[in-house]
Amino acid sequence: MRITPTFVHLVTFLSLSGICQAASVIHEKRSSLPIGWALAGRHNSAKTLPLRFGLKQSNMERLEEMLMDVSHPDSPNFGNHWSANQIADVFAPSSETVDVVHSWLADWGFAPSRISLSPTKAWIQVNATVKEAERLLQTEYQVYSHTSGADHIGCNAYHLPEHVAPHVDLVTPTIHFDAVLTKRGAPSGPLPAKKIGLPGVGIFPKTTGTISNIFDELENCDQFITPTCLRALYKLVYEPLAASKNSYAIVEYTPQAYLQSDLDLFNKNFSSFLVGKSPEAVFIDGGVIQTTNQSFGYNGESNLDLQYALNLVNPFDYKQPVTLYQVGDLPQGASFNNLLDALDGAYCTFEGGDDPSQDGIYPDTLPGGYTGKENCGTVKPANVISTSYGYNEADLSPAYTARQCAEYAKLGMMGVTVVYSSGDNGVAGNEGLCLNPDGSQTTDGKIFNPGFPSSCPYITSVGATQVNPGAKVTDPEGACEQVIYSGGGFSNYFAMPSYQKNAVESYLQKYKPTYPSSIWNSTGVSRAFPDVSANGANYVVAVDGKFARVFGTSASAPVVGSILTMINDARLAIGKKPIGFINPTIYSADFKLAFNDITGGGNQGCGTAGFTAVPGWDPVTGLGTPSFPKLLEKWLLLP
Ligand SMILES: *[C@@H]1O[C@H](CO)[C@@H](O)[C@H](O)[C@H]1NC(C)=O
Ligand SMILES: *[C@@H]1O[C@H](CO)[C@@H](O)[C@H](O)[C@H]1NC(C)=O
Ligand SMILES: *[C@@H]1O[C@H](CO)[C@@H](O)[C@H](O)[C@H]1NC(C)=O
Ligand SMILES: CC(=O)N[C@H]1CO[C@H](CO)[C@@H](O)[C@@H]1O
Repeated sequence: MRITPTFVHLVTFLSLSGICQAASVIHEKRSSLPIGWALAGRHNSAKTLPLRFGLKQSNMERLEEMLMDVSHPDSPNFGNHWSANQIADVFAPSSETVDVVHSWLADWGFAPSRISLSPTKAWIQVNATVKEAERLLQTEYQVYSHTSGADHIGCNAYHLPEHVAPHVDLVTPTIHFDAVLTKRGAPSGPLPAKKIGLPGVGIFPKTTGTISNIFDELENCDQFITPTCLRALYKLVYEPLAASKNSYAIVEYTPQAYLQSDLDLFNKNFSSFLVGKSPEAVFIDGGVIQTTNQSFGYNGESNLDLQYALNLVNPFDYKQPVTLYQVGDLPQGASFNNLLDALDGAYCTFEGGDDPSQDGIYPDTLPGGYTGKENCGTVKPANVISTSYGYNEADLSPAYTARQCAEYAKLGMMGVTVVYSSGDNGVAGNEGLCLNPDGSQTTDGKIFNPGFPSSCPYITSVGATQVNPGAKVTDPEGACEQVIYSGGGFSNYFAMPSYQKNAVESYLQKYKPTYPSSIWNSTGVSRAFPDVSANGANYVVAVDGKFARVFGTSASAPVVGSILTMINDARLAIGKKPIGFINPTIYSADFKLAFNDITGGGNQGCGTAGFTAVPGWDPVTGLGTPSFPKLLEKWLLLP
């Protein structure tokens, strides 16, 4: 390796003066390895690394303020949503940011010809030797091995100079496990990592088996939830008037798939005018509605979401189409960033934020993979987007979640309502995993494990309730305590947004849980979830030719999405804007009585009883379940 004189000079100067240590800050670090990975040894220092610096977007410090400006009911700009182009312009990295990172690299001896800026100015890249990178970032590059045989190059922590750090989101490859995985001895290409659509991964609905006799009567809603029960519970009596202007999308991740025969079976029973009707599929990154593998694990989620969404927004005849975003090809699958890339070209061209251990990387080089280009800004976002998938916050790095969370805020600025299910394991994470003091997740962990994106303050998180056993449909519901427990709690990554301050502080004052602060985030300054809830127990769903009884916040999210879609319809019908990001509105004093407060039940997990549903907001059922007529009245009064 040839070291330029500048480089030698600088290193000598810095190490002599000690400035190097003093002026640097740890930019990112990880305390434990993701499941399945082990340290294999130091990386060969002569190898080359494609170092990429993700530049800070401009105006991110004003993101919340800008979102509130168009979303807070008291704001004069309520409903004045932004266009996609305006969003791209306001958040593009500034030339100062580009200059600072560029000159820092030049000072370290990287010749201008070695430094390149991406066309969107979102990334700066240099090919550095491991030795160069280790000095630049004050780190050590290691090789990690995965049980699948894949290798990964990365580090546990890295530094940036104090004056550079504010201009950089993240550097890759570093702690992110985001280098393209290659299988030893196999042609290089991305490995199908643990993508969110695989059966058993993340949030997935549970079933207690098939049912032969369904009693679709209001007296039986404690045992069989059908569209009839949900309409009664939330007083959802509304006929769409502005369907052609409105839109509602359900997101599914391949290989999850709906079966038309199941939709028809369901509709034959509950809404014969919908027999033969399908969701309007939009395929993202080679999305496929596969029919090869059929089981509850492959069809339960999509069938549940689509059967209920289609029914709830089409009470009397078929007017309101439901869009299906089917994301990811068969070999690789996909995750939330793939969807966001398709919805926002500016996010997508912020290249490299996708992480092969979580997101699909397209074009896909695996056999049978989608060889087209990644969908990038090709899909116009629907007014309401409901997703019943989710991670544990701890599955992902703070930088990754922060970048994605900001994108939900941008969708909110564009007037899109983003709804996510809150998880099915109470205060534990998906698969019943709880945190350990070192940050790892195990089923015998003791520390509450919040979910993501529910912990992102810019989405609406939906928990689960139930018609209590033996109770009538007109009785107050309780927190879901059958088969699943409503995900809820306090983020370890995200600060508390202003809109929920009063509600959460009031909860913490009156009902502060007595658990030691070592097992939950009791600081009172972190984002609390869920925001709202809806029934999540005993759903009658047609799956693989039979009716099954299904449980989960997976059911709750599309129900809330459907109700919000009907509110958008009523607003669009009188020339108003869609409701967009709803949290500042629903937490406002004026909306307090528009929810059915849930005051019974809890969300056990991590060897505890979890939190308890109490009067007012709580970390089990949020503000409560929607009362459609009250919400409609309130939202029609807003500009
Ligand atoms: C880095 O190396 C890769 C692969 O050799 C090459 O395609 C790319 O253009 C290089 N980038 C820069 C900035 O030199
Ligand atoms: C279907 O199941 C088989 C056997 O379990 C598995 O090898 C294959 O990957 C599955 N296909 C999809 C689309 O998940
Ligand atoms: C609790 O949450 C806050 C805000 O999100 C965060 O700064 C803090 O690190 C969290 N505490 C723990 C122990 O994770
Ligand atoms: C009204 C109706 O079609 N009900 C049917 C729904 O499905 C169950 C189970 O297949 C039948 O028993 C009902 O007759």
